[in-house]
Amino acid sequence: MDIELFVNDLCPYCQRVVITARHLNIAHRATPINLASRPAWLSEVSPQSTVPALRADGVAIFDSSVINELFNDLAQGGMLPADPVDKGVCRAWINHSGQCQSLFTQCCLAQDAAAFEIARKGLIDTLNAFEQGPLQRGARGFDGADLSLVDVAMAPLFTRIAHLEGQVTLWPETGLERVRAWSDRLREKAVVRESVPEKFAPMFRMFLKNRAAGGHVATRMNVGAD
Ligand SMILES: N[C@@H](CCC(=O)N[C@@H](CS)C(=O)NCC(=O)O)C(=O)O
Repeated sequence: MDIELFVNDLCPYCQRVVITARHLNIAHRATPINLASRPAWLSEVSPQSTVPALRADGVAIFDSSVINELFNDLAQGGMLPADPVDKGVCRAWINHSGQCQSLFTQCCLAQDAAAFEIARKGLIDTLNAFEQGPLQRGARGFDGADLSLVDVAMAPLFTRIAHLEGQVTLWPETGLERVRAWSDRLREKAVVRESVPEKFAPMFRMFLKNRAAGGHVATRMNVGAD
Protein backbone atom coordinates (compact mmCIF):
# COMPACT_ATOMS: atom_id res chain seq x y z
CA MET A 1 0.00 0.00 0.00
CA ASP A 2 1.25 3.49 -0.85
CA ILE A 3 0.94 5.73 2.20
CA GLU A 4 1.64 9.46 2.10
CA LEU A 5 1.54 10.98 5.57
CA PHE A 6 1.07 14.73 6.12
CA VAL A 7 2.70 15.84 9.35
CA ASN A 8 4.29 18.69 11.24
CA ASP A 9 7.29 18.24 13.55
CA LEU A 10 5.79 20.28 16.38
CA CYS A 11 2.29 18.81 16.35
CA PRO A 12 1.58 16.40 19.24
CA TYR A 13 -1.11 14.58 17.24
CA CYS A 14 1.41 14.01 14.45
CA GLN A 15 3.92 12.68 16.96
CA ARG A 16 1.34 10.04 17.87
CA VAL A 17 1.18 8.64 14.35
CA VAL A 18 4.94 8.92 13.87
CA ILE A 19 5.45 6.76 16.98
CA THR A 20 2.98 4.15 15.77
CA ALA A 21 4.38 4.10 12.23
CA ARG A 22 7.89 3.60 13.59
CA HIS A 23 6.84 1.02 16.16
CA LEU A 24 5.00 -1.05 13.54
CA ASN A 25 7.42 -0.37 10.68
CA ILE A 26 4.69 1.10 8.47
CA ALA A 27 6.30 2.05 5.17
CA HIS A 28 5.29 5.56 4.19
CA ARG A 29 6.40 8.88 2.75
CA ALA A 30 6.19 11.82 5.13
CA THR A 31 5.26 15.20 3.65
CA PRO A 32 5.92 18.10 6.04
CA ILE A 33 3.15 20.67 6.39
CA ASN A 34 3.85 24.24 7.46
CA LEU A 35 0.99 25.02 9.85
CA ALA A 36 1.52 28.76 9.53
CA SER A 37 0.83 28.53 5.81
CA ARG A 38 -1.12 25.38 5.10
CA PRO A 39 -1.56 24.47 1.44
CA ALA A 40 -5.11 24.85 0.12
CA TRP A 41 -5.11 21.26 -1.15
CA LEU A 42 -4.79 19.96 2.44
CA SER A 43 -8.56 20.39 2.88
CA GLU A 44 -9.03 17.68 0.25
CA VAL A 45 -7.23 15.25 2.57
CA SER A 46 -8.47 16.61 5.89
CA PRO A 47 -11.68 18.73 5.85
CA GLN A 48 -10.51 21.10 8.59
CA SER A 49 -6.97 21.14 7.16
CA THR A 50 -5.63 19.53 10.33
CA VAL A 51 -2.64 17.26 10.51
CA PRO A 52 -1.96 14.39 10.79
CA ALA A 53 -3.67 13.18 7.66
CA LEU A 54 -2.76 10.67 4.99
CA ARG A 55 -3.56 9.21 1.62
CA ALA A 56 -3.60 5.40 1.52
CA ASP A 57 -3.53 4.34 -2.14
CA GLY A 58 -5.05 7.75 -2.85
CA VAL A 59 -7.81 7.50 -0.22
CA ALA A 60 -7.82 10.36 2.30
CA ILE A 61 -7.97 9.64 6.05
CA PHE A 62 -7.48 12.11 8.89
CA ASP A 63 -7.36 12.22 12.71
CA SER A 64 -4.53 10.71 14.76
CA SER A 65 -6.68 8.13 16.55
CA VAL A 66 -8.11 6.83 13.29
CA ILE A 67 -4.70 6.77 11.59
CA ASN A 68 -3.18 4.92 14.54
CA GLU A 69 -5.91 2.29 14.39
CA LEU A 70 -5.41 2.00 10.62
CA PHE A 71 -1.68 1.36 11.13
CA ASN A 72 -2.43 -1.13 13.88
CA ASP A 73 -4.93 -2.96 11.66
CA LEU A 74 -2.58 -2.99 8.65
CA ALA A 75 0.28 -4.42 10.70
CA GLN A 76 -1.90 -6.55 13.00
CA GLY A 77 0.09 -4.75 15.62
CA GLY A 78 -1.79 -5.80 18.75
CA MET A 79 -1.64 -2.23 20.12
CA LEU A 80 -5.23 -2.51 21.38
CA PRO A 81 -6.60 -5.38 23.48
CA ALA A 82 -8.53 -8.05 21.53
CA ASP A 83 -11.44 -8.14 23.97
CA PRO A 84 -14.16 -5.74 22.70
CA VAL A 85 -14.83 -4.22 26.12
CA ASP A 86 -11.14 -3.74 26.91
CA LYS A 87 -10.70 -2.24 23.45
CA GLY A 88 -13.65 0.11 24.04
CA VAL A 89 -12.11 1.21 27.34
CA CYS A 90 -8.84 2.05 25.54
CA ARG A 91 -10.65 3.99 22.81
CA ALA A 92 -12.60 5.97 25.41
CA TRP A 93 -9.39 6.96 27.21
CA ILE A 94 -7.63 7.79 23.94
CA ASN A 95 -10.50 10.21 23.39
CA HIS A 96 -9.96 11.58 26.93
CA SER A 97 -6.26 12.09 26.17
CA GLY A 98 -7.30 14.74 23.62
CA GLN A 99 -8.80 16.74 26.49
CA CYS A 100 -5.50 16.45 28.43
CA GLN A 101 -3.60 17.70 25.38
CA SER A 102 -6.03 20.56 24.88
CA LEU A 103 -5.73 21.69 28.52
CA PHE A 104 -1.95 21.58 28.18
CA THR A 105 -2.27 23.90 25.17
CA GLN A 106 -4.47 26.21 27.26
CA CYS A 107 -1.72 26.27 29.94
CA CYS A 108 0.83 27.21 27.28
CA LEU A 109 -1.35 29.96 25.82
CA ALA A 110 -2.56 31.43 29.14
CA GLN A 111 -2.09 35.18 29.13
CA ASP A 112 -1.62 35.56 32.89
CA ALA A 113 -1.00 33.59 36.10
CA ALA A 114 -4.71 33.28 36.91
CA ALA A 115 -5.61 31.80 33.50
CA PHE A 116 -2.57 29.53 33.75
CA GLU A 117 -3.65 28.18 37.16
CA ILE A 118 -7.19 27.48 35.91
CA ALA A 119 -5.85 25.54 32.91
CA ARG A 120 -3.24 23.76 35.05
CA LYS A 121 -5.89 22.63 37.51
CA GLY A 122 -7.98 21.34 34.60
CA LEU A 123 -4.97 19.45 33.25
CA ILE A 124 -4.21 17.92 36.64
CA ASP A 125 -7.85 16.85 37.03
CA THR A 126 -7.93 15.18 33.61
CA LEU A 127 -4.66 13.38 34.39
CA ASN A 128 -6.00 12.39 37.78
CA ALA A 129 -8.84 10.60 36.01
CA PHE A 130 -6.19 8.23 34.59
CA GLU A 131 -4.55 7.97 38.02
CA GLN A 132 -7.73 7.00 39.88
CA GLY A 133 -9.23 4.99 37.02
CA PRO A 134 -7.46 2.67 34.58
CA LEU A 135 -3.94 3.06 36.01
CA GLN A 136 -5.12 2.20 39.52
CA ARG A 137 -6.99 -0.90 38.45
CA GLY A 138 -4.29 -2.00 35.97
CA ALA A 139 -6.66 -1.95 32.99
CA ARG A 140 -5.48 -3.73 29.84
CA GLY A 141 -3.72 -1.47 27.36
CA PHE A 142 -2.46 1.01 29.97
CA ASP A 143 1.22 1.27 30.79
CA GLY A 144 1.91 -2.41 30.20
CA ALA A 145 4.99 -4.19 28.90
CA ASP A 146 3.97 -3.59 25.27
CA LEU A 147 3.40 -0.23 23.69
CA SER A 148 -0.36 0.37 23.31
CA LEU A 149 -2.32 3.01 21.44
CA VAL A 150 -3.22 4.59 24.81
CA ASP A 151 0.51 4.91 25.56
CA VAL A 152 1.04 6.46 22.15
CA ALA A 153 -1.83 8.92 22.67
CA MET A 154 -0.23 10.22 25.88
CA ALA A 155 3.48 10.13 24.98
CA PRO A 156 3.53 13.47 23.08
CA LEU A 157 1.92 15.28 26.01
CA PHE A 158 4.38 13.74 28.46
CA THR A 159 7.23 14.76 26.13
CA ARG A 160 6.05 18.38 26.13
CA ILE A 161 5.43 18.59 29.89
CA ALA A 162 8.99 17.31 30.41
CA HIS A 163 10.41 19.96 28.09
CA LEU A 164 8.88 22.72 30.19
CA GLU A 165 10.11 21.28 33.47
CA GLY A 166 12.45 23.56 35.38
CA GLN A 167 10.87 26.56 33.67
CA VAL A 168 7.16 26.08 34.27
CA THR A 169 5.77 23.59 36.78
CA LEU A 170 2.78 21.65 35.59
CA TRP A 171 2.93 18.59 37.85
CA PRO A 172 1.30 18.96 41.29
CA GLU A 173 3.56 18.82 44.36
CA THR A 174 1.97 15.53 45.40
CA GLY A 175 -0.22 13.01 43.65
CA LEU A 176 -0.29 11.66 40.10
CA GLU A 177 2.44 9.16 41.04
CA ARG A 178 1.19 6.53 38.62
CA VAL A 179 0.82 9.05 35.79
CA ARG A 180 4.33 10.40 36.42
CA ALA A 181 5.82 6.90 36.46
CA TRP A 182 3.94 6.19 33.23
CA SER A 183 5.39 9.36 31.71
CA ASP A 184 8.93 8.40 32.78
CA ARG A 185 8.62 4.91 31.31
CA LEU A 186 7.21 6.12 28.01
CA ARG A 187 9.79 8.88 27.57
CA GLU A 188 12.61 6.38 28.06
CA LYS A 189 11.47 4.34 25.07
CA ALA A 190 13.64 4.80 21.99
CA VAL A 191 10.62 4.90 19.68
CA VAL A 192 9.21 7.84 21.65
CA ARG A 193 12.53 9.71 21.93
CA GLU A 194 13.22 9.24 18.21
CA SER A 195 9.75 10.36 17.13
CA VAL A 196 10.71 14.04 17.36
CA PRO A 197 13.59 15.89 15.66
CA GLU A 198 16.92 15.97 17.50
CA LYS A 199 16.49 19.68 18.25
CA PHE A 200 12.90 19.33 19.36
CA ALA A 201 13.30 20.96 22.81
CA PRO A 202 14.59 24.33 21.55
CA MET A 203 12.18 24.18 18.59
CA PHE A 204 9.26 23.61 20.94
CA ARG A 205 10.28 26.43 23.29
CA MET A 206 10.82 28.83 20.41
CA PHE A 207 7.43 27.86 18.97
CA LEU A 208 5.74 28.59 22.32
CA LYS A 209 7.68 31.78 22.78
CA ASN A 210 6.33 33.05 19.44
CA ARG A 211 2.83 31.52 19.53
CA ALA A 212 2.10 32.55 23.12
CA ALA A 213 4.17 35.75 23.10
CA GLY A 214 3.82 37.80 26.27
CA GLY A 215 1.87 35.03 28.01
CA HIS A 216 2.53 33.39 31.37
CA VAL A 217 4.55 30.46 29.98
CA ALA A 218 6.39 32.29 27.21
CA THR A 219 7.73 34.95 29.56
CA ARG A 220 9.10 32.28 31.91
CA MET A 221 10.88 30.23 29.29
CA ASN A 222 14.58 30.24 28.69
CA VAL A 223 14.68 29.55 24.97
CA GLY A 224 18.43 29.01 24.90
CA ALA A 225 18.36 26.42 27.72
CA ASP A 226 19.53 23.49 25.51
N1 LIG B 1 -8.24 15.52 16.66
C1 LIG B 1 -7.20 15.80 15.69
C2 LIG B 1 -6.48 17.05 16.08
C3 LIG B 1 -5.41 17.45 15.08
C4 LIG B 1 -4.99 18.89 15.28
O1 LIG B 1 -5.64 19.68 15.95
N2 LIG B 1 -3.85 19.23 14.65
C5 LIG B 1 -3.39 20.60 14.69
C6 LIG B 1 -1.89 20.71 14.67
S1 LIG B 1 -1.16 20.20 16.18
C7 LIG B 1 -3.88 21.30 13.47
O2 LIG B 1 -3.70 20.85 12.36
N3 LIG B 1 -4.55 22.41 13.71
C8 LIG B 1 -5.11 23.21 12.69
C9 LIG B 1 -4.90 24.64 12.94
O3 LIG B 1 -3.86 24.99 13.52
O4 LIG B 1 -5.74 25.40 12.51
C10 LIG B 1 -6.24 14.60 15.65
O5 LIG B 1 -6.17 13.85 16.64
O6 LIG B 1 -5.60 14.38 14.61
